[in-house]
Amino acid sequence: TVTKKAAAKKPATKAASARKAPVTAKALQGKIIQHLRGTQGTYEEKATPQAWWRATSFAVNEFVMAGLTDTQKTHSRYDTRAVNYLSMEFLMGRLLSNNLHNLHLFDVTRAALEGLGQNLDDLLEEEPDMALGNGGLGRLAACFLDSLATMNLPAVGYGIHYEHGLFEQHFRDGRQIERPDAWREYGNPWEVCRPESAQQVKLYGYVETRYEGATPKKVWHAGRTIKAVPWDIPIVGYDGANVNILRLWESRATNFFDWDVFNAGGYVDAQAEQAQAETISKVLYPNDETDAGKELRLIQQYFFCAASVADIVRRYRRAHGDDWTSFPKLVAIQLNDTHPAIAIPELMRVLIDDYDMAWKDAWGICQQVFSYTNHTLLPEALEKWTVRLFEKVLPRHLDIIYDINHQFLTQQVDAQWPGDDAMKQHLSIIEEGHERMVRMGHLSVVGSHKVNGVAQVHSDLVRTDLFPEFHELWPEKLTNVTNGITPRRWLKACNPRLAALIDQHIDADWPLHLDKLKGLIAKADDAKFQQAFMAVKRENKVDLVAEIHRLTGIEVSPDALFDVQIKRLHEYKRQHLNLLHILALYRRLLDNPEYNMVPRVFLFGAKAAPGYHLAKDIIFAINKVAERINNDSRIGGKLKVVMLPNYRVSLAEKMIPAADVSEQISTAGKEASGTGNMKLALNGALTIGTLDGANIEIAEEAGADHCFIFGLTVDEVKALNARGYNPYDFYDHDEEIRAVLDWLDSDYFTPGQPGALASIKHSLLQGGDPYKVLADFRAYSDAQRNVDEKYRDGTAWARSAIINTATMGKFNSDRSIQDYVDRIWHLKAYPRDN
Ligand code: B1N
Repeated sequence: TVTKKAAAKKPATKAASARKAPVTAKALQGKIIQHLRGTQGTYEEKATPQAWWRATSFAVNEFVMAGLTDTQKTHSRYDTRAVNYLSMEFLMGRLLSNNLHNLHLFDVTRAALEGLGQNLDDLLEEEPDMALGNGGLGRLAACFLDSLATMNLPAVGYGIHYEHGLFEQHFRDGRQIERPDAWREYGNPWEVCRPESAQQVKLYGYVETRYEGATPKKVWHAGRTIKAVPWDIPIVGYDGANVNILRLWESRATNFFDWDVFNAGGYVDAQAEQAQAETISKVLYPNDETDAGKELRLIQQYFFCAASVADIVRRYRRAHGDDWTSFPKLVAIQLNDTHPAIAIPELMRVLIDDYDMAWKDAWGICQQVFSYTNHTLLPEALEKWTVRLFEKVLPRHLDIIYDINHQFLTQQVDAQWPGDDAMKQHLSIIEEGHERMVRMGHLSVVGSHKVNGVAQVHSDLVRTDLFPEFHELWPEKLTNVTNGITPRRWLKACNPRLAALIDQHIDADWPLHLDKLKGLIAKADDAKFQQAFMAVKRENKVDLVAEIHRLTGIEVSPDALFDVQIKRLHEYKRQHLNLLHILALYRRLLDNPEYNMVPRVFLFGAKAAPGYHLAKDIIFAINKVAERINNDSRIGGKLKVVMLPNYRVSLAEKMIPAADVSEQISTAGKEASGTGNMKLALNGALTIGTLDGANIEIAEEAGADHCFIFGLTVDEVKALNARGYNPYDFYDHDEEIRAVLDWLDSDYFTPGQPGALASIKHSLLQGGDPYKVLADFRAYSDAQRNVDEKYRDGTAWARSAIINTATMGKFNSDRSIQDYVDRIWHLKAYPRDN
C-alpha cells in the first residue's frame, strides 16, 4: 500500500557540531584490524599497503554507512523535495582523505595507523582516482555533491558507472600515449551495488500507432532491452552533515544468455549479445568540448537518463502512487549541460505512454521539473544528433521531440513573431539542411524553466550571443550561477599546512563559511604572518619538488617561482601562448646570460583528447622544449620547464598548494568559467589571466593590484574579428614573435627531425590563429615582466598571496549551491535526525 506522507515543516538548522572524532584511536585500530583479517583475509605481518588502504577504507565506511542510513530515513520521514543532478561525468578523485576530513576522522586515523606501524599519507596514495570525467564539468559536479551533502540538501547524483574512466597518460619520447584507466580492477571499497533497484532500458525498434480510444496511442516496440544496475557511492557532507548518494548505472545484458540462440548452438553469438550490452558503460568518451556524434554516445546518454528517470519515478510512486500532483513539488532535475537532455522527452514518454497522462499535463510537469546548465559557447561542443540516428535508436523520442517542437513553434514562436518563418527555422529544435539534426541545446532551453551559465560574463554571452531570441521570448528564463569549488577538498584536505595556519587566526569553521577568510586581510601586512604564509608555500614547494623528481627525474629548486598551468589541453586555453613566452625567455637568456629574471619553473599538467592532433602536438612541443631548456647549462638554472604526466585530481591536489602563479590565459569569451583558477587563488597563487570566465570575478574579489590581467577583452576580440584579424601583422612586425615561431619550426628542439613542431606555427599563421595567440603575445609578455618584478619584492608578493586566499570566499561551491537553491531548485535543508 502506498502511504502519502505529509511534508514536515523545515527543521531548524543544526548548530555546527563539536569538532570531535566520533571514535578513539584504539577503537579504530580494532576496526581496521578486524577488516584486515575479516574482510581482506590477511594479517598485520603480511598485509600489503593496498590491503591496509582497503581495511582502513572499510573501517571508515562503517561511519559513512551509518550516516547514509540516518539521512535516508530522514528524507523518507519528511518526504523531502530533492534535486536530481544528471551528469555524464563525476570527477570524484580519491575518497578516503575527503571522507576522513568530512567526518573529522583524519587525525584519529593517522594515530590509529601509526600505532599499527602504518603511515596514513602513504596509504592515501594507494587509492586510484575515480576519474569518471574529463575536466571542469565533471569536477564541478563532484564539488556540488560535496556542497549539497554539507548543506543538508536532499540530492541524488545520477551518472554512468564507467568501467574505464579517463585514460591514463604516459609520455613516450615526449608524445602522449593513452592507456586504459582501470580504477575498479580490484573493486572499490566505497560503492554498494543495489540489484533491487535495477531498471530496464529499451532501445531501437519501431513505433506503432493504435487507434482505440479517442486519441491515438503510440506504442514503442523496442528492438533491445538492456539492464541498468545501480552502484551507489555515499557522499559524505562536512562536519556531521548528511550522507547523500551518487548513483551510477552499469549496463548489463538482460539475460545472461539468449537461450534460444544458445540452445541452437549459438553459444558465441549469445556471448556477443552480452558483450554488446556491456559496451554501453565500458568507457568514458575522452573528448572534452567536442561533439563526436557517435551512436554509442547517444546510447550512453539515453541509457543513464532512462534509468535515472525510472528511478526518480519509482521513488516518487513509492510514496504517492498514481497521484502526480506533488511530482513537481518534490522533484527537481538539473541537466549538467545538454548531455542528459534526452531525459526531457523520456519523462514525457513515461508520463504519456506508461501512465496515460495528457500531453499538456505532462509538458507542464517537465517544464517545472527540468533546468539546464550551459557550460560552453564553443560551436564544436554544442550537441546535435542526426534525425536519422535518432529515428533508429530512439524512434518514440523523435516523435515526442517533433510534438514538442510543433507546439513550441506554432504557439510560442508564432505568438511572439507572427508569420516569421525565418525565426521559426532559427529557433526550431530541428535544424534543416542536407542532413536534418536535433539541436539538444534548443530542446534543453524549451524544456526547462531555468537555464544558467556558469560565470557572469558567460551567462551574459549566453543571453546576447548564444540564445538571444530565447531570451527575448522568456526574459526570466536565462540566469547566472557562478561556479564554485569545495573548500574542504581544495584547501583543508589538500593543503593541511595552510589550513592549520588559518585555524590559528580565524574561526575553525571556515570550511563551512569561507567568507570568514576575509579575517586574514587584516594580517596581510603583518610581517610575521607573511613569513608564516610564505613558509607554508615553501614547504609545499619542497614536497612538490620531490614529487616532480619522482615522476620525471627532473630537478628543480623550491626557491624558484612556480608558475602553473593545469587544465585540459585546448587551443582556446592557449598553453601554446605560455610556450611561446617560455621560448622568448629562453632566447633572451641565450642572447644575454645576464638577462635579469627571477628563476622560474614552468609547470604544466594536461591531457589531450586522443583524436585532437594539434593538442597532442602542443604537448610534444612542451616536452621537447623542456628537454632542451632543462639540459642547457648556459642559462644557469634560471629556467626550467616540466610537464607532469597523467594530470588528474590527485595530482592537482599536490600542485595547487605549491603554485606561486596561476596561468588563466584563455582567449576572452572562450572559457565559460574555469574552476582551477579558483583553486589556485584560494591556495595563495597570483593569477596571470585574461578577462574571461570567472577570472573577471576573481580579479574583482582580490582587487586588480593582486592579479596580472592582460590581453584583449571579449569586446576587443569581437571587434578584431569584425575588422579582420591577420596574424601576419604580428609575425611581420614583432621580431621576437617571428624568431620564436621560426625557432619552433627548426630542428633546434627535435634534433634530426626538422619540422616536427611545425603544426603549431602553421596553425598560428596559415591557420589564421583562431584563438588570437599572436595578438595577445606582447601583452602577455609584459604582464609576465610584472610578475617577475613583483616576485623580487617578497613583502609585496606575500601580501598579494594572502589577499588572494583571504578574498576567495565567494568561490565556495556552497555559495553556488545556495544560488541554485534560491534561483532554480527552491529546496529546503533537512539535517538528519539521529
Ligand atoms: O565546464 C566547466 C567550466 O569551468 C569550464 O570553463 C568549461 O570549459 C567546462 C562536452 C564539456 N564546458 N563544456 C564542457 C565537457 C565534456 C563534453 O563532452 C563539453 N566542459 C566545460 C564547469 O562549468
